[in-house]
Amino acid sequence: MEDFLRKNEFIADSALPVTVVRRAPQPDYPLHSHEFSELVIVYSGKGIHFTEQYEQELESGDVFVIHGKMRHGYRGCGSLELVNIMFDPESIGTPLGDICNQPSFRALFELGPVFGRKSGQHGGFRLNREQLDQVMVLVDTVEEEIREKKTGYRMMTIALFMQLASWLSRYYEKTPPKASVQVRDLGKVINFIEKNYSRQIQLKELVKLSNMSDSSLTRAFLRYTGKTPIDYIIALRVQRASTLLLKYPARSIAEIGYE
Ligand code: RM4
Ligand code: NI
Repeated sequence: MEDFLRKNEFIADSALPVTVVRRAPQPDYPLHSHEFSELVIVYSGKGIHFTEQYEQELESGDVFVIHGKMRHGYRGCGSLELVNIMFDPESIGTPLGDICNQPSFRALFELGPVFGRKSGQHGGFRLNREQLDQVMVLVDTVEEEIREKKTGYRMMTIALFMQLASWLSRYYEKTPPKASVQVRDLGKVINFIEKNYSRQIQLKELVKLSNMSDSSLTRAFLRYTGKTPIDYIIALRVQRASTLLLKYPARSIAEIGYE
């Protein structure tokens, strides 16, 4: 079986970068990767989700995000039922507004997927019954929009996807799994760095913000980003500087470097 799934086979409408598929049941499925991301919501049964680094037993209410490059699969899935929301983060094209720098959004959509790879967990969290029921009503609505194609359905689908992402971030905030309290706190620190990278940042400011000791913070950074906090800040500055240089070729390197 081809194990790299292409965008155009699954997200058929290029003007609508979100597709919802129910897997009821989700059959066992070998390791594969995709050109898109998947937001997975388990609503019934049990099964095992695995990657090359970990495997984890899934239960009803589990929510997690798989980014394209991360190879994953399912096994032992007799009764597992889930919704797989395939989306292309690059072509969603709608500003995520204030949600994208909320620690819980970051934890679920950005750090979680990476965290899972390194820690033996999927990096998501588990909804309680009531939250799951609410989320599934929203999922039904998205499916209906996509099916019925009424006026503005693309806009509606994306709007509902945003709503779903926001709800999930709120629920995550209320019930962060133990392991991901750290991911959430790390999210806070990364937001802070992104806002303040152009000035001097002291490690102790970050430590204070993170609720961790400085060695745990450094370890967490290494684990999730592959860099120490200081290296992370330096890399971010270099990256921002090169973006500026490309954008404003007339400005001098010294000027941008200083900035
Ligand atoms: C599978 C499973 C995978 C997904 C493919 C398209 O049944 O849900 O994660 O990538 O479908
Ligand atoms: Ni997949």
